[in-house]
Amino acid sequence: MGAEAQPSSLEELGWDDRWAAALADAGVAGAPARVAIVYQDRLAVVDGARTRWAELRGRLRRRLGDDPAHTPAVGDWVVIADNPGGGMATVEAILPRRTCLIRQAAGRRTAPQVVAANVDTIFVVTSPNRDFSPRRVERYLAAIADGGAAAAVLLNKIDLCEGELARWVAELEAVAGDAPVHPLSATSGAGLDALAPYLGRGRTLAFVGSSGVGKSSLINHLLGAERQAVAEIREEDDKGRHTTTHRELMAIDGGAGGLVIDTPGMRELQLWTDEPAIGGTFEDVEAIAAGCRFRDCKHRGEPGCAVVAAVAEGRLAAERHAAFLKLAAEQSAHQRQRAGSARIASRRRARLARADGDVEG
Ligand SMILES: Nc1nc2c(ncn2[C@@H]2O[C@H](COP(=O)(O)OP(=O)(O)OP(=O)(O)O)[C@@H](O)[C@H]2O)c(=O)[nH]1
Ligand SMILES: [Mg+2]
Ligand SMILES: [Zn+2]
Repeated sequence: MGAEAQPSSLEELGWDDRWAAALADAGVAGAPARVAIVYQDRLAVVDGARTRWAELRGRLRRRLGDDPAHTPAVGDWVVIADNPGGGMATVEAILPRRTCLIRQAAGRRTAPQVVAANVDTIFVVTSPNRDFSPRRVERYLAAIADGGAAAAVLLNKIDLCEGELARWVAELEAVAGDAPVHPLSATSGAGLDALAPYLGRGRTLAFVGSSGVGKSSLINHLLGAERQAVAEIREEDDKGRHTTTHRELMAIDGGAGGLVIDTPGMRELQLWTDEPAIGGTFEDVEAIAAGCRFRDCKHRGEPGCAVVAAVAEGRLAAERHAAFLKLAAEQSAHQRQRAGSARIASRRRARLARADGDVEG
């Protein structure tokens, strides 16, 4: 965390009775702290008294294997032990996450990455420009639903909407499901009041969305300070620049307003979700699919497919059907990949367990 007023208690960092119970269940000696930054193998952790660096204990690292979904992420609660030798403090355990946002890491590797942990509400930020994509917003919302956090969509830069605001909002509302859509502008200040109900002591918010949509600008507004660097000038197409370079947990009003996680704009958010996530965001399609003749109907024109019939009859938008099929195809591809990497990881863990006699594996 930075130099402004800092949380002075665990409660201001989000600690509560349920976390205390989780700590007791963990049965590990040490003090709780929250992860503010992950930098290579080190973590900056905060506990209301100070910020310090810690590293994963070797034994814990081995037991967790190399699955990034199980290594600490910004927002995690961890158990920290001082190093009597004077070296860096060690992370003894990660408390089970209440929510997390997982994404497929950029590139072709299949290792998932935890974007943020224990976030209450995740804001999916978008802006009215050539990159505008309700489909991308829809994917973010599906991934967020899978990780258990609440979501809201922020249409930023409405000062650039030129009288077409209702159209942009309607396009987002068509894919947002239960998530509210808030039109606002970090520059003009319009609509920013809509964020107030999400703030509060112990609450954690995160901002995700493409580079240049104005995540850091909105966060600076919440922090009441030019805390996060914002792109000075931005080309019209919003491409080619990434201003925020790492994820970080920051306190609003010294913790009285809660905590906020800024993230660098992501080029892609590939999904890493299980089947049920589709249900949350495509409830309309799912409801229609309940009428398909075959339980395992793929909705690609099989006999008795109620979804294809609904599209033909104009009761379901063709794009909505296409988005559903695309998401389903991606999910099954990832499931195949994941089954493959799980086999490799379990072989590796078995090898390590044999190597150091750690039967906990
Ligand atoms: N017109 C207008 N410009 C805005 C608004 N909010 C942010 N901007 C501008 O948009 C540009 C990008 O803003 P950032 O806050 O850096 O965007 P970001 O989402 O944090 O981008 P990354 O850190 O690269 O992911 C900057 O030049 C901002 O000044 C707004 O409401 N209206
Ligand atoms: Mg930024
Ligand atoms: Zn069907």
